[in-house]
Amino acid sequence: MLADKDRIFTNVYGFQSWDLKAARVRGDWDNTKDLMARGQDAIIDLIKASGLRGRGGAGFPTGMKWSFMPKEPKPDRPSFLVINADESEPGSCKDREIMRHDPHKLIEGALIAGYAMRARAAYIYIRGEYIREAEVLFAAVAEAYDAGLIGKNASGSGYDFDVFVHRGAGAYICGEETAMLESLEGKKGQPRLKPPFPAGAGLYGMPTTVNNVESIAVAPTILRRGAEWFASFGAEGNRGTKLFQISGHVNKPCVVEEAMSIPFRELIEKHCGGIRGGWDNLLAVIPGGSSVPLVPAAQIMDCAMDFDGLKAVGSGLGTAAVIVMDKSTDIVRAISRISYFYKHESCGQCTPCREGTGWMWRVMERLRTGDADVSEIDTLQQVTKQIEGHTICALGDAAAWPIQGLIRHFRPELERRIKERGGDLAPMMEAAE
Ligand code: L3W
Ligand code: SF4
Repeated sequence: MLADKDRIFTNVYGFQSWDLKAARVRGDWDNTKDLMARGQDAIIDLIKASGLRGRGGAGFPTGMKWSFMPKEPKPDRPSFLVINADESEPGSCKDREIMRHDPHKLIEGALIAGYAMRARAAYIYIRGEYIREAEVLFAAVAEAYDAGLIGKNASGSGYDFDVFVHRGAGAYICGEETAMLESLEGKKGQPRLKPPFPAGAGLYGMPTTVNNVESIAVAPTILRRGAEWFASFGAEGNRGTKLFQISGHVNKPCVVEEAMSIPFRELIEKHCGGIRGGWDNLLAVIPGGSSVPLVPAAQIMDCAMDFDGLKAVGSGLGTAAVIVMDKSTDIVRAISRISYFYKHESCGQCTPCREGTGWMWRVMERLRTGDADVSEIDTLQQVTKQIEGHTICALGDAAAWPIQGLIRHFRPELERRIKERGGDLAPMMEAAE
């Protein structure tokens, strides 16, 4: 179990105040100027050496992403940092805890990351429904300006850096990085085709890096404690500490910072008081937010909770939003509800996603009640394959993968419902008539 001394987010439960005075006591904004004096390339190298991978779902190496930004931005082509705080993935609630209880970690991280990548300003795009979190963030940014920590000559470093907080309006798709840029520019939040990646042409066409809240908020502590310290947690290629958000049928749902690669069973035993009704009652787990496939109980028990461990069981770490389902769960209904979510949140820009998400949800609803033919399970599987990889953004994949996981692991349950309702007999009866 991660020792208290190794936790980055020491106020994740809000036992202390979020304000600047309390944040300083926790070590934030301590000699930030000296951290910056190490130099921009040295900061990027240190983040690379720490092994930090993006905490928003894709796990792209953070230091490498920063290194894509121009080393000498031209005066008419300023660079920007955009912080993705549009936390909307079902099951995810870690960035909320950072913003409402530890906002200065994020603001200091924005300055350090922005400085390292030569950005002129950071835009924090916060989910519209996070009203109280936005209030805290606005107040914390104002505190940082008043104290000279950001703005002109930020923290006495000689570097000018602004931080803007922008509130979203409730669309999940604005969490996709290029839709977020469109939205920030005042347009409809629809993803752009990539490439070009934001580092080449991002906000207002300028070089831009989009990072998740957690990725940015851990940066100052990594600089203070060293790359080796951060890299001492987790398995090769999966380094560091991580905020896990555990919901569903555990005895004590929680958000907790743990070492990457902690086995699933240990995570749940130590922080959640076990599974409701005992371990024999576990049915399946969605380990990384609604976009990743479920994993049945037998396969997840000893699984390392990291990018590679979960990939090995056909799923992913995603945002580390761990949704635990016991045997009382109607698993078909659960996945059908997720399908509805993606249908509702599709921006409608590309045909496979716009048409496919609605089609998949309608078939899922019929499979839920058993009002289907067994052959439709294969048809549904084929349709998920037609959507996966054939859309502008990852929402199409995210809609397809949970259904693929259901069919892979719970096909007998789908067939049972159809048989009990007599659906599979329909073609034979038609033939007999
Ligand atoms: C320059 C290249 N940059 C990749 C950058 C790219 C992006 C990052 C990762 O989706 C996933 C998605 C959700 N040159 C580059 C490059 N980049 N190649 O690296 O890119 P990518 O395409 O792998 O992923 P993505 O489009 O960022 C993120 C999944 O996360 N997810 C949902 C997350 C939801 C939240 C939330 O609610 N807050 O995070 C969970 O699993 O489905 O698959 O920056 O530009 N050659
Ligand atoms: Fe929009 Fe869906 Fe296409 Fe993404 S995959 S651009 S959400 S229609």
